[in-house]
Amino acid sequence: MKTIFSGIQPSGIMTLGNYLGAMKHFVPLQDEYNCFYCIVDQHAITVPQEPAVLRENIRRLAALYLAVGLDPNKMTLFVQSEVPAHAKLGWIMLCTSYLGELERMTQFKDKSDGRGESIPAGLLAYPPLMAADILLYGTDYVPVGEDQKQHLELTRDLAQRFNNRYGDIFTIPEVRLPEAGARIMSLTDGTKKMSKSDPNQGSFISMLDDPATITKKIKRAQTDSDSSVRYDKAEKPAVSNLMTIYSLCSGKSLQEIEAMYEGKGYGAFKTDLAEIVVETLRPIQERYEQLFHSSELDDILSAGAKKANAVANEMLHKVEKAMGMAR
Ligand code: ATP
Ligand code: LTN
Repeated sequence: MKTIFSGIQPSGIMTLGNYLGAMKHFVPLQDEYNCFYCIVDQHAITVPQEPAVLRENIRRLAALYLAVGLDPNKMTLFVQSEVPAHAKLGWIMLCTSYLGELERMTQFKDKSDGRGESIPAGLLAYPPLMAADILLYGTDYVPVGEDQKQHLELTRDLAQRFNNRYGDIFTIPEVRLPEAGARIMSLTDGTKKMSKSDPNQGSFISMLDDPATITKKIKRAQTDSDSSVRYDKAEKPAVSNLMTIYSLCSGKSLQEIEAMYEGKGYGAFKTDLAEIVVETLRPIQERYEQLFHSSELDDILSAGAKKANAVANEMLHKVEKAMGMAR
């Protein structure tokens, strides 16, 4: 059976972008692959986090993973910091990296922009840690959104570089992008990706937003200068983004949506879109509420960490031995 690995940061509350671009696709994969899904808290601390908030976000994310339909009997769910091999291999992958290639990462450039002398060094070291996450499990496929493609290419380069030097240790992983929704854009700026750590709350829909908030955010979402509901990514990025969300949440094709709203303007379209998003999130939110407060959640994470530790330690040992470190 082939292996899948993916991670999400507990750096805020999951957005509709995280769901449509990543998490939604995790669910069917659990039936066909050996899946490891990780709450990457060590990635989240590359920028400062408030301890109480981080603790809550880790739990929220764990409950959401399960609420969307991931089944602890079919996949392994765990918290990155509970598996020390990640940090250890992360260091080794950092030592395998070149400064120039890390500085070229667009996520590093975006997140360090405007921070002057105070760019957290963790932002630069972030991709080697991500490579470690993936390589520890002999991962074949990594389902992620479009923004992570460059990090996956670096992961492949680092794995190859390591293998060339020390022998055939790592499996070279492949990226898996969704056909649609790989890059859901901000509601207030159709040219920027929707991000859970965006300070502007109106720019994203959180998976835990209540119906009134979702409706308000969609009503206020940016549109384009003409008033037709037409898909055109270059000319009408904002409306095209809303149409993508509509399509993914309703199962209707873009053409069907265009036909439905021909001559109707944005008002009716946005009213329906709000309802469709509310109905998509409703069952997830209901399951989430039960899980968040249950001790079952702790048991699932403990069992997940135990399983992940066993697999990861074995790979770490192989790596250290190849490098001349383990006795
Ligand atoms: P942050 O804003 O804190 O950097 P993020 O919202 O970008 O975080 P991550 O936790 O880093 O989210 O990403 C989790 C997964 O969601 C990744 O696979 C990522 O590619 C995907 N993802 C994130 N944002 C979007 C988006 N706007 N559209 C589609 N997929 C996305
Ligand atoms: N870098 C990713 C989160 C992440 C990840 C991973 C995704 C950390 N480790 C391993 C896939 C596989 C992000 O910012 N979205």
